[in-house]
Amino acid sequence: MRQVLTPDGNTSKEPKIPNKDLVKMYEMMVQVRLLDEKGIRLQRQGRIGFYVPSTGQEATQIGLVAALKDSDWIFPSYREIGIVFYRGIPLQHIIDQWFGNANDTHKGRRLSCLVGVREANFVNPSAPIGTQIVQAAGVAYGMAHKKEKKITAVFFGDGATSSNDFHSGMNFASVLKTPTIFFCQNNQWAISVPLSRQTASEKIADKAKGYGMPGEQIDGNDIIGVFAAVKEAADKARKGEGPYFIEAITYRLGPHTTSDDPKKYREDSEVEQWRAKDPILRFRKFLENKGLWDDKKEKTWREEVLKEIDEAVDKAEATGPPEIDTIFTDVYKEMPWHLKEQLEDLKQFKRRYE
Ligand SMILES: Cc1ncc(C[n+]2csc(CCOP(=O)(O)OP(=O)(O)O)c2C)c(N)n1
Repeated sequence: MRQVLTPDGNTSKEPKIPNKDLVKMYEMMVQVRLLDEKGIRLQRQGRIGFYVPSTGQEATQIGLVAALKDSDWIFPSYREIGIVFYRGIPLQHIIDQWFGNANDTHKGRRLSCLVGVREANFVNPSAPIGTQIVQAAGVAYGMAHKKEKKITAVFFGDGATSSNDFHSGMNFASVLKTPTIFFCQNNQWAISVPLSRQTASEKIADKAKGYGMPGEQIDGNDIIGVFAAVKEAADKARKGEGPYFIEAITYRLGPHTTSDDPKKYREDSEVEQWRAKDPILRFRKFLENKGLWDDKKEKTWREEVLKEIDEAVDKAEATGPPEIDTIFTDVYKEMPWHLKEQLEDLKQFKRRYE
C-alpha cells in the first residue's frame, strides 16, 4: 500500500507541492469537516431534509482535486463536495441546494447534497450506485476522440465495485484506453455491509488486473500519497497511456447518511481505532513540522469558515422556495395542455393558503 505521510506526519519522499497549495489543501479539508458538522445539525433540527457526511474521507477528495487540472471532469459519488470548494465555488452555492431554495441551481428538485456544479466540471451525482463509472469512461472516450488533453476521474465506494456498471466501465475504459482515473474509496462499509461481505478478493485493487488495467492500493488518509498517486495516473492518462485504478483505504467515521444509525451494525471500538488515523490530524502535523500551520492559524481559519457557513445558512433559509411553475418546467419545450391545466389547479389551490 502506497503511503507517503506516516501517521505522525513525517515523510521522506514528498512530491513537489507549492506551500500555498499545501495550506489550501488543509484549509479545504477543515472546511469540509466543519460543513459536515453543520449539515448534520441542520438535518437533526428539521431544517434540511437529508445530509451525506464525508467525515474521515477528506484526504481523498482534496488530494485528488489538487493533483488535477481545473479543466478535468469529476464524476462524484456523493461524498466529495470539497472538490467544488477547491475549485472556487462558494459555500452559498451548495447550502442553497441543501435548502432547495429559489437560488438552488437544481431548483429544489434533487435530494439535498446530491449536487452537481457545472462551473467546477463536477457532474451531477447519480443516486443509483455505480452509474457514474460508465459515464466517466464514456466521456473520457469522447474527450480522447476530440483530441482534448482532459481526463475524467470517477469516485465510487467499495460497495459500487459489486455493481454491473463497475464491470462495464472498467472493461470499456481498458479496452479503449480512455483517459480515466477510477478512484475507489474503500471506506470499509456499504451502509451496513462490511467489506468482507462485499468481495472475496484480497484487495479491491486486484480487480484492475482482470481488466488489464494498472492499479494500486494507497492509504486514503494520507493526502500527500493520494496527490502523488493521482498525479502519476493523470500524467499517464494525458499521454494517452489509458486508465488507472486506485483503491484508497479510508473509513467512514460518521453515518452513511442522516437516515442511518451505524451503532446498529458496527462497534464503537472500530470507529475509535480509525478516529486515531484522522487524515486532518495527520496532515496538520506535517504542516506544523514544516512551519506552515499553527494553533493561531487553526483558530482563525475555523472562525472564518464557521462565520461564512452561518451567514450562508441564514441567507439560504431566508430565501423563498423556487416558483411553483418549476414543478412543471424544463421537461417539454412546449408545455402540453394537461400540464398547463394541472399548473393552473395547483396555483388556485396554493392561493387558498396564502
Ligand atoms: C443500484 C443501487 N442499489 C442500492 C442502492 C442503495 N444504496 C445507496 S448507497 C449504498 C451503499 C454504497 O456503498 P459504497 O459503494 O461502498 O459507498 P459509500 O456509501 O460507502 O461511500 C446503497 C446500497 C442504490 N442507491 N443504488
